[in-house]
Amino acid sequence: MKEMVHQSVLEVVQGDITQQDTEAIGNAANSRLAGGGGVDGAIHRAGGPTIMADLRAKYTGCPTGSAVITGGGNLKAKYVLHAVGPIYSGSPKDAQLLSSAYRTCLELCTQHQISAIAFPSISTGVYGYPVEEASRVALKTVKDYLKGHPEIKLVRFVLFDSKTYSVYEEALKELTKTE
Ligand code: AR6
Repeated sequence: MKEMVHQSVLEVVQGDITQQDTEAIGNAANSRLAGGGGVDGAIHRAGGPTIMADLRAKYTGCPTGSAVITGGGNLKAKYVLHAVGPIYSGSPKDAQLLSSAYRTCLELCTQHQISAIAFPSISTGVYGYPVEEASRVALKTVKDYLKGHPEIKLVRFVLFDSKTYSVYEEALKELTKTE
């Protein structure tokens, strides 16, 4: 499913983030930037050891709600944006932190002249964020950013399983209806 947000494309697909040919992909990292399971593990496996070497050389960590950039190693993507989403707690701060994790990635795209990025569903695996809530925060944050930033031409959400995909698809439809 895809829609235009001003001059940009916002897309929701089912698939594997490690296979995307967008200039950048997002990663759901932890604040120690230590690697792990889930999408983080998959990205480091597919991209090879240079991604971790790049992280170690440039950063000692990353606060929750922020993101850092590395090269993409063996991935098709030239860059990986390692975003740290919140561990879900049920407080209103969760949404602020999740939104700022996505927003920081988009700001890094603007700074590095990256015009296309694919995101996984940050925080909705091990970090326990309910997909319904997280999808609304993610899509709203991206839509709001795209409205003021035509330099970003494509944002694609790549959802690993069909259930998560359906929730994002529904959230995008709802968001479009209510705007
Ligand atoms: N492509 C796209 N999405 C994927 C892929 C893939 N190849 N693999 C998994 N997902 P999670 P979090 C989905 O747990 O909740 C790590 O250990 C997955 O189905 O990867 O932010 C980090 O190091 C789910 O929908 O990230 C952190 O410690 C989504 O990606 C912690 O987990 C996010 O699930 C971060 O937890």
